[in-house]
Amino acid sequence: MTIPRSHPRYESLVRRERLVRAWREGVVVPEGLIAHGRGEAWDYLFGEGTSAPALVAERAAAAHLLAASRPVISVNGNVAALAAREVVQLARAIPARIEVNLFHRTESRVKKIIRILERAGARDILGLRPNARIPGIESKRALSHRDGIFRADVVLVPLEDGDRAEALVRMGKVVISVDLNPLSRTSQRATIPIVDELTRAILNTKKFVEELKENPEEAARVRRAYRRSGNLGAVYSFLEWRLGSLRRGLVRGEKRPRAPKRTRATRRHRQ
Ligand code: PTJ
Repeated sequence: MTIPRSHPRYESLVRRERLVRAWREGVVVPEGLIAHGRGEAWDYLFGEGTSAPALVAERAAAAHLLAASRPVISVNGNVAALAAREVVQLARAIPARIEVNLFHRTESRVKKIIRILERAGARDILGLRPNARIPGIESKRALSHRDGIFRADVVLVPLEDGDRAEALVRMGKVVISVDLNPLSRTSQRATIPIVDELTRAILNTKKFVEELKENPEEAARVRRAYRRSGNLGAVYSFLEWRLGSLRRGLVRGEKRPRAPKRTRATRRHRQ
């Protein structure tokens, strides 16, 4: 199906199509489609745009990625389907390593995702031959690389599950999550939770990386100034404001349909 660019929800519909295509190709698992639907619902509530608090978190994330000695970006099926090119550009700008890490891990999926990332320009992607385990996780997500997530000091984990985000924080890492659900365990546990749509979040973070690279003092100030609880609080306030304006819009802004004018014909019909 070709979606007209003029469609008010063009970006969102394109993302949905990409996800479905990637699912048909075996890159995304069925659970990934369900996760995407949840993300879409949240994005709808947020107005399908980046909120001011999300921008603050993205700037803080950029500042931390720049200060890291071993920054790593974790990629799963949904991330590869939606934002492979953006992830590769961000990794290059920092620079950071990319590791494929899957919840529903099969060797064939890892290979497919590595191929997608290579086509987007990435090299030396980790993930195929993991040589370490993240302590405290039973699932295959524990499998990791010593040169990658296992020894990283700052990890960007888009569309993560709560268990691993928690385990990575326990290992003493700065964990940057991207999850549209501000109530998820991932958002609650990450050091810097970014509550924004993945593609927008990665593009914004890259833009901030490029800006802060030129200004290390400002980057240090941004790192000092960021407060996760204050930022998450601002996300909730933003959501409250959005719902409030939707409510007011329904009552005041949008005109209620008026009762049709009574003509002789309708009067006759009613009798
Ligand atoms: O590829 P695999 O095998 O590693 O599996 C990946 C999934 C996504 C299936 C796995 O990580 C998973 O089950 O994740 P969860 O626990 O469902 O969490 C995904 C979270 O991402 C949910 O809170 C969604 O609201 C959110 N989300 C979905 N799409 C987006 C999103 N957040 C930001 N941008 C999106 N496009």
